[in-house]
Amino acid sequence: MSLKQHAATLFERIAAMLELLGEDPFRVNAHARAARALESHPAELEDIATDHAALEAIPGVGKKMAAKITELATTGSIREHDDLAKRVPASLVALLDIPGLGPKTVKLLWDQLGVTDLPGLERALDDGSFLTLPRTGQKTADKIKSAIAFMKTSSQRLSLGLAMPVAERFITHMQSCPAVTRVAFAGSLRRGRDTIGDIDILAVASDPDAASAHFLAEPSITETLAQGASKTSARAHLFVDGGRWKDETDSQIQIDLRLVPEASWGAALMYFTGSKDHNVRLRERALRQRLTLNEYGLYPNDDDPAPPHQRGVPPVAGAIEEDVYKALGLPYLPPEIREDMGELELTATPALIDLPDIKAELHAHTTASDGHMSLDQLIERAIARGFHTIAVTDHSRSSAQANGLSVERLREQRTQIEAARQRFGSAITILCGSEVDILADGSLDYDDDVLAELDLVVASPHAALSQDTATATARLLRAIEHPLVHILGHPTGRLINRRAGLEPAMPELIAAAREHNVALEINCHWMRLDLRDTHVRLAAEAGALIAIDCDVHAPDEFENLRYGILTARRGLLGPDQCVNTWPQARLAAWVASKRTR
Ligand code: DGT
Ligand code: CA
Ligand code: CA
Ligand code: ZN
Repeated sequence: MSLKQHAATLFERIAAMLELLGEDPFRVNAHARAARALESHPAELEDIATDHAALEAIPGVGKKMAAKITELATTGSIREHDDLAKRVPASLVALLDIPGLGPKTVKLLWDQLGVTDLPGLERALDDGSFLTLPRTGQKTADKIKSAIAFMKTSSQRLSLGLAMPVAERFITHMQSCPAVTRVAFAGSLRRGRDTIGDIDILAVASDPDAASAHFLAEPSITETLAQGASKTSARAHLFVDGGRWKDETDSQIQIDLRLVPEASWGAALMYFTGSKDHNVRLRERALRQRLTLNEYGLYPNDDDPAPPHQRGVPPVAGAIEEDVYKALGLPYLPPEIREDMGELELTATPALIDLPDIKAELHAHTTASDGHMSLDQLIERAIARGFHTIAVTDHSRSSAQANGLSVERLREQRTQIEAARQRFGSAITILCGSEVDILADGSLDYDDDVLAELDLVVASPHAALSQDTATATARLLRAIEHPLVHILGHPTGRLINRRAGLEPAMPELIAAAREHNVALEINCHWMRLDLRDTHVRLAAEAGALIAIDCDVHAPDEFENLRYGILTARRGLLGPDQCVNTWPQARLAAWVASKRTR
């Protein structure tokens, strides 16, 4: 982790601990402000770690904060943080991650009820003592209870975007082992599911013992779970040097390494990619063809109970996946669709959307609202990715926590975008847009005359995300039917492992989106992936337009595109149905069609 990230994390924790101790609000705010300032600061701090003048030049970082950054750089810790951590239990600070539970309530729980951890909180909710706290009621208690229940049922599985970098780190690590000739990840990760139970890695090695020992020497491994000739399992930290957030720092994931023979690579990759149900269907199909399929290969079924690979029976196929599918009379089936959802009925490999198809980003934030990039940085980044169009869509006025734009600031931004168009010329099309809040009743956060001035409108729900299905459906339908709206942004507002979000009647939304030529967004952030795979599949079948957008707030968030693409592929989406794949002129015509009524 960079010095900047490390300092931001510690400042955030110091602010939380000070607040729980009831310390001076100015001290709390100074740390919280410094944490936010560092998060949005575009440059790294390593080179200026001991240069107080340069550190203090960062807006939001004062003299004291600069000294603490230097202390962290030179000693590896901040003494104030470590002292506070002795007084405030980490399990208490962790309660702040529960949606609906703010620092004031956590402090009351601690001071008045002696609660220091999650089990204590649950007891207080169950025995009614929670209700004795000031400013709480049954409604708050129920909300927190359901948030805990949601976090508990979902937190066993890790989000795709947290598991993927770990898997890639292990792949790189295994590639550096001289005994390893092939390595790849399989399992739910290769299928691109939005959450991952464990990471499955396959390798071919000339010396299995050396490969297994090399695997276990990876520095983030915390525990060996099993070590054998063909399978080694371990647990590892998500991050080599501490995560960005508290829950990441504490989280670990299981990694299974399986060593397989070179001649079985394809069959093993299929077996361990799964899904289990897909494999069952393949084996049934093999049996009907008097063949038998296992992780070693596809063999003639000679009714001998001993496994054919042990008897030296030559396989029909096994070294590469394509050959196994072919021998089973099937087209190659991409990993993302191997879910026993009817894929064995396909007569040709489906033409699914792929990452290089994406040519535009239509949902992006700048420092004008809660983004970390200036307008020019955003545009340069989009050009560097080879995009022909970028839409600037900062938050609207109701999103106060995200520094949403007043009408006046929105118009100022338009002037800046017009100036940027002059500077960047034909390098890229810059659309002046907004991510407009869909308010609880389905009305939009700017008046129609303001929306009409914008090139592109992404309408998204951000608040009132526990509405019932009927209310949520009516609300989102109203936004889709609005003649000035192009895209329905993160339609349900779910946050994976954190918040269930709205549960609207998706078929109704899809039908309306199709009718009104509105694109439903797949938000690529791995915390959202909203629409989710099953929704995409319905939308793809119904012929509704889809937008695949990163909702970028920071430069590296363009990299989340891969997760949106995996989700789209799981929904069987072809490139032509996604507006981000269209050539510039076609996209521009669709954008303009909402302004010529
Ligand atoms: P996860 O880890 O829960 O996100 O999901 P997967 O799909 O990665 O499941 P995992 O790690 O238990 O196993 C990886 C793959 O190995 C799985 O997709 C199919 C295959 N596999 C594992 N155990 C069995 C089994 O008992 N029978 C069959 N047919 N396949 C299995
Ligand atoms: Ca797995
Ligand atoms: Ca596994
Ligand atoms: Zn956004």
